[in-house]
Amino acid sequence: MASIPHTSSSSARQDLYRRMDRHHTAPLWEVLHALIPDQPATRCQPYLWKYKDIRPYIAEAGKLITAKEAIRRVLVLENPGMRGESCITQSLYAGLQLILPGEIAPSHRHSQSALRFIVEGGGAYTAVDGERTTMHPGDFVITPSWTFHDHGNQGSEPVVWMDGLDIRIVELFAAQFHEVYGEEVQPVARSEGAATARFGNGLAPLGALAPFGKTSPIFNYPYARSRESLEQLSRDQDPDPCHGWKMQFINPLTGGHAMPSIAAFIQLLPNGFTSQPYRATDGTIYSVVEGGGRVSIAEQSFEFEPRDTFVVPSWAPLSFETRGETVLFSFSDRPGQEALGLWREKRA
Ligand code: GTQ
Repeated sequence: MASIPHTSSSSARQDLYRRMDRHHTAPLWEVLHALIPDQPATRCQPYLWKYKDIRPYIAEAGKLITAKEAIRRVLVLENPGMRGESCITQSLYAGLQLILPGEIAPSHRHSQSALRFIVEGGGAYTAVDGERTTMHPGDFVITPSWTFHDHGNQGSEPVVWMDGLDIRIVELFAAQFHEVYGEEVQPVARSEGAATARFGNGLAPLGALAPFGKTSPIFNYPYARSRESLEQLSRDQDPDPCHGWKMQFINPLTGGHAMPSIAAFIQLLPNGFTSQPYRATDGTIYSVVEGGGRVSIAEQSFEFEPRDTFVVPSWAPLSFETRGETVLFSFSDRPGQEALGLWREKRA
């Protein structure tokens, strides 16, 4: 059989595609490689937000709109590769939320889970399901899925925290729900510290059911305690060549990640440390707590100092050079990847 000339075959294909298209069908062979790439492909780019560059915008927003009017007064950290999509990685959202003295961010609940990592100022509270917790810099605070939460600042200084939410994950499954409480503030049902007393001291009330389902019953992990754990760990063992001393926030009822969709970590790197390159499939957001230095992410590198935020895309090689003893908070979508058997890591 004579072979079909390339041009006619190509125009015959285009003609077929046009007719297929009208019936909402498409040829896999034109997109197969993009659909099933050889290794992680993402529009997420490495980036670092310098706190001193964006802090003035936060302050200005504080003058132009109240927390009440905004509902949540937040500067969204938009990944440069995904502008306009309100995400910092393909799966996660991050923003910097400001609450001024005397303000209230009204009560609502949603199926998206949220974490707060306190970046500046202290004395604001968040209330979760009838219990308030006062937040201080470095505290890791959780708002479990579908729990009413409002924030307030009864202190004397502006408070800024980083929000991390699983907005894209919940959107992927089209499982979004949202409800307003109806009143600005939900009533307080328990005294401050109740959750920690019940679940945070290596104890649990007899017969207690998990109050927040798959999420940790503890919703404030104070920095003073995280820092103490890192300090003691660093006295008793050598740093990991990639991570220094790194710990994960856990749900005391399961020993697993504190949140079902987001993993959170705190790590200490010694002064003058050069880490070995490391990559993992969970794109990760870092907030700098103490110290400083240089971080290399794929082909790029950035100087970092306290309160800066940076993002490491999936599978991008990551390494640190520190100047000063350095503490980093980080969070990623690792729990979902682990549940699906997808998570991978590689040391150099
Ligand atoms: O504090 O409830 O940054 O609902 C984005 C959505 C914070 C919050 C955000 C939210 C919140």
